[in-house]
This record gives sequence, C-alpha cells and structure tokens, in this order.
Amino acid sequence: MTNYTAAVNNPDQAITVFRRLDVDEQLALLWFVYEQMGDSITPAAPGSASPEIATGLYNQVKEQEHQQQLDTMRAIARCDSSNQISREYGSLAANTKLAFWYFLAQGMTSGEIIPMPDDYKLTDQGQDLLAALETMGFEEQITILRSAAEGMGSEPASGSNV
Ligand code: 45D
Repeated sequence: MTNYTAAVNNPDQAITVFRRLDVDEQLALLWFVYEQMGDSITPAAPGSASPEIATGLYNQVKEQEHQQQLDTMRAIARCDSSNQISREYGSLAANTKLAFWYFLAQGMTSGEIIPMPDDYKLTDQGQDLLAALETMGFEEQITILRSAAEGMGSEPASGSNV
C-alpha cells in the first residue's frame, strides 16, 4: 500500500507518515500545506490560540539572520532541547504552536523569514502525503497540523530555566 493510499482519510496514518519524513521535508511539507490552505486559515481562528504568545516567540525568530532562522525551525522540528526557542515552543499549547507556524509562514511571504528555495522538490513520500492531505476537509487538515505542531519542540529544561 502506498503512503498515499494509507493516508487518505486516515489522519493517524497521515501523521505517522509525516513524522517519518526528515526534518527539512517536514518543514517543506508544512509550507506547501500553508500555501494550499491560504486564506482559509484566518477565518478559522476561534481565539483558542494565544496570539500574543505566538507573536512573542515569532518576534524572537524574526530578529535572527535568515540562516539562523532555518536552524531554529529545524531545531524545533527535531525537538532539539539544546535550542532555547525549541524549549520555549515546547511549552506552548497545541493551537498556539500552530499559530506560531502560521506567523512564520506569513513571515516567509513578507520577507521577514527565510523563504523556500525556488527549486525545492518534495520527495515522493512528501508528495504522496501532500496529495493525501488535499483530499481531506479543513477540519481534518487542522487536526493533522495540530498533531504535527504538537509533536515538535522540546520539553522545558528542569528547574526554572526555560
Ligand atoms: O534551504 O484554534 C528547506 C489558528 C530546505 C487560531 C528550507 C488556528 C533547505 C486558533 C528546509 C525546505 C489560526 C492558529 C530551506 C486554529 C532550505 C486555532 C526552508 C489554525 C530554506 C485551529 C524551509 C491554524 C522553511 C492553522 C523555512 C490552520 C519552511 C495554521 C517553513 C496552519 C515552513 C499553519 C513553515 C501552517 C510552514 C503553517 C513556516 C500550515 C508553516 C506552515
């Protein structure tokens, strides 16, 4: 069974496939999903995320050089506990995590955040998963995105250090 077949209408399978992708591929896939969801994201905002908190963390990334921004996003995606932003991210609620990725994607469009390379091509696995996500409804897509975002970032450090 291909990934595509397995992931269609099966959010659990889709998230399993997502987590097996390497970190760059995960970032690229999120980007393509963002592009595809486009304007439908804003009206979905029911206010259950904490936009101020997501904005605060976003602003920290925005201050970085482009290459460092990429390193930060990779650190979050691979749950790197040696990265402070990854630890701060890890302490956020799932919807706030998603809001943070949403702000990053918007930043990529506005030039504040490092853009996708023009020539980036998803692997077959990534393309299959993207195609499977395209068959799903908005709610299902959000569920998957939320799990993807939820699984990223690291636990806060012990003691009072973030
Ligand atoms: O050089 O309840 C590569 C809210 C290769 C409201 C790269 C919501 C190498 C509350 C790694 C590819 C609106 C939050 C470079 C709900 C290389 C609420 C770079 C819904 C440069 C439900 C790749 C929110 C990079 C939703 C930088 C639906 C990739 C949010 C970066 C959806 C990718 C958010 C990024 C999505 C992707 C965000 C930042 C889909 C972000 C995607």
